[in-house]
Amino acid sequence: MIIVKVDTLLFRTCRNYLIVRIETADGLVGYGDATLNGRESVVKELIDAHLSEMLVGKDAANITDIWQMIYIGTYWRGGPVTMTALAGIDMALWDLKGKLSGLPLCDLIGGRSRKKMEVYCHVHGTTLEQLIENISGKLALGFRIVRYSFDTSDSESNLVFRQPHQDVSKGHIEIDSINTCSEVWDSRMYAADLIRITRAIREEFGPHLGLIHDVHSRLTVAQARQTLKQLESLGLLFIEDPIDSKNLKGLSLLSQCCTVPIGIGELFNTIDECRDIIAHQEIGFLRIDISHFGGITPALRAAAVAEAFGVKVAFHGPSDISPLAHAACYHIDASIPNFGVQEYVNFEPEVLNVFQIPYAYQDGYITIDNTPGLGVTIDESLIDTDSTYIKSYLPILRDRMDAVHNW
Ligand code: KDG
Ligand code: MG
Repeated sequence: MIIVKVDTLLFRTCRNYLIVRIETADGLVGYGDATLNGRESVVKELIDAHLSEMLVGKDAANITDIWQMIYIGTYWRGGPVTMTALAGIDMALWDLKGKLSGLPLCDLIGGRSRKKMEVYCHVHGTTLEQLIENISGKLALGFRIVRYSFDTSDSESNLVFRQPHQDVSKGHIEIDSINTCSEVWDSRMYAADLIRITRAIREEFGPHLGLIHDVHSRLTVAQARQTLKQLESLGLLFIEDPIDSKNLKGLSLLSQCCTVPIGIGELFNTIDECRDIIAHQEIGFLRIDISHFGGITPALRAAAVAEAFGVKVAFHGPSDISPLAHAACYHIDASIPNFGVQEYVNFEPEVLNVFQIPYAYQDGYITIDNTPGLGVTIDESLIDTDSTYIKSYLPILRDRMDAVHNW
């Protein structure tokens, strides 16, 4: 399986994607996801200008050696750009290994520990009434766990504080000009609303609905301690990123004073960043993103570390990574003993024409079939790499005094 060619495909189908394509002398092709929201062209440049030439001539079967060569061997390790580039390459190598052996990824990494994986969906409401209606809609589709978000309105100043959510990702998360991407934020009003709305959801739907809320790092430790204390009796499955996820000492304080399980990880790029919080059992769910954490190889290692300390895995699965990365998550979810729950998005039909997926959703669960490798067939004839990419930005939050706020 000697590597003869490494390409990057940067294109837009509903949103931007960056896919790594590795070809071997035997004519096999493996694909990996290297999409980093708003930074796609920088990841592409790193792969094209530096990493691809390190791969040509190597045996694609030696995934660990190639991974170590890029991670340790090139000295400049860590960070979202480097680890996303490495993730794209790593996934493509696992895809190749599966295609060569005729086995799906989950079989290469130990086989199936479960028949299906429970998933949660995003649900948003601009008002409480709309949120309740939308949750009912998700329950009708079979979901038993939802990640709810809401807008907080301040009628006095006529302002609306919006949380990131994916059902409207094209309008909210991905914005086509840096000049239009500022939003206003008030953490005090949001925290009060979070308590009010969570209580109302619980009252409406009873004790069995699985509830997840993503604070997205927008509270200080003091605010989070106060807010989580009041959420304790409401039985959340977990609260995500309650504070700045790089503030590990703050996380430790929070986990000691509040009983709400914490999920964290989408901003971590290496095991160094989460080793201690796992070993100290300060989190309930590890939420690393396979595409931003260096790929399948380190995700498996991190999952094993988490397993040793009783921490469950709930991989980050937003709409801004491709169905290829979602397939990688499902394969690992199917195999590891400490799977918790998986974030799920329903991709648009245009996206699923390009990425033909090996997994299916039914009644709150995902099953994945036995197609070799990651199992995703990519229809390259539908990809237009020349003209479709549009540079995009994440929104920048500002508080009422116009100072930049954590997003
Ligand atoms: O690009 C940023 C998104 O991936 C993020 O906002 C999604 O927080 C997120 C989540 O938990 O899905
Ligand atoms: Mg999140």
